[in-house]
Amino acid sequence: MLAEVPARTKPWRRGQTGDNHAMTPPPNAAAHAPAALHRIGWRGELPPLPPGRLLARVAAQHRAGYEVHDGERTFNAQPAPRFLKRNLDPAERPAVGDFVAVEAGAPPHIVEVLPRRSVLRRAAAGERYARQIIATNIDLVLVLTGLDGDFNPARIERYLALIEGSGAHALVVLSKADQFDARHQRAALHELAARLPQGTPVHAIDARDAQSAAVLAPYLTPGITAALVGSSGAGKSTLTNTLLGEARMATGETRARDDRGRHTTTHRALLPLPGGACLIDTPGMRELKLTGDEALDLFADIDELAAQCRFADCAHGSEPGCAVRAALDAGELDPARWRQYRKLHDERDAQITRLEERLRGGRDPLRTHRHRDRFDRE
Ligand SMILES: Nc1nc2c(ncn2[C@@H]2O[C@H](COP(=O)(O)OP(=O)(O)OP(=O)(O)O)[C@@H](O)[C@H]2O)c(=O)[nH]1
Ligand SMILES: [Mg+2]
Ligand SMILES: [Zn+2]
Repeated sequence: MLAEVPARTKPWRRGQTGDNHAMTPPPNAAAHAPAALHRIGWRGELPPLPPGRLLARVAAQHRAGYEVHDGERTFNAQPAPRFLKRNLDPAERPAVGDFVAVEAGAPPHIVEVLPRRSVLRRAAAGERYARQIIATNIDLVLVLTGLDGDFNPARIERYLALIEGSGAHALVVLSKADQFDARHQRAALHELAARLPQGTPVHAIDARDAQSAAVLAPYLTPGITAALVGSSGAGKSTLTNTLLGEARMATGETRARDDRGRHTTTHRALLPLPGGACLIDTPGMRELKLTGDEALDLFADIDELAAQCRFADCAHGSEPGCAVRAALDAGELDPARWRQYRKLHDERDAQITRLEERLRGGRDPLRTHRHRDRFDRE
């Protein structure tokens, strides 16, 4: 029987190492049977590890340490001291989804982060330019959006921009389908089909209902790791519980006034699903800033259009021969999509400038501007 991540693990207190002593993992060879490793999304052969070390996956991160899963059970582990060095790039620290080498001991230590096959990140909230890892080694990102007041195509585009370069595929899931009639649902699906890149799968479901959520089964096959992202209240933990077949994650009512959630989930958690996939539930994100790395390929068709403008440096204002203006006037380019194209390009370029400044050791050009937009509402 597989030990799973408990719904609300006890918050650790600093210096409370007693827990760790109690949870020292035996260097358990059985836990390294391929079947057990597949349960935590590991593919292929066991990597060569020195004796006394075992392969595990970071299932959760708390202020005072990590929870890792070895395919059979979860236990607490501390990062090796080198991960705590102040000048270390935070991206090199263990993150939820990472496969890690753990050295048995009291407490066990994460001594190595194995190469990542994908990384989903955003720019961290706040004034300083920093990147934050949302999850690693994921194959699929489920962008969950309520069909209620949460529905916002511009925010979905923003998610797609972040997912594009991560190495994972995107899947858009519209929750709360049970609360809206077929016409409303069709209108939402139609709007997204017109706005999102061709081939982006979109499904509308009742996240509370296993039968309804079963449309996701073909994506969540054994060995796949999926991360759930979306605003607070979208139903990420509700869907997690439905896919698990039991209520492991806490869920919270949304506010009646605007359908917003109350930030019930506060930590990312990786959970093996009964069907063989792994799912990462995440806290609702208030801000979803681009990192500066985005290629913004989701707007490739608009780039193509812009390439047809008469002037190479066309600003798509009142220049003669502007192909973008012509497409807007002809109703062939959605004005909302065009606005989001410009907004995300401007933001991406500003983030590149900030990153370059930071690498030069200079002042962060945006830092004094108190850049505190909230992207929850675009
Ligand atoms: N009717 C209906 N209610 C849903 C659905 N999905 C979620 N809910 C409700 O929406 C509320 C918020 O759900 P949560 O699962 O807590 O949302 P979350 O995305 O995990 O939110 P955070 O943890 O705050 O980020 C709960 O009251 C759920 O019961 C759905 O498809 N239909
Ligand atoms: Mg939640
Ligand atoms: Zn133009």
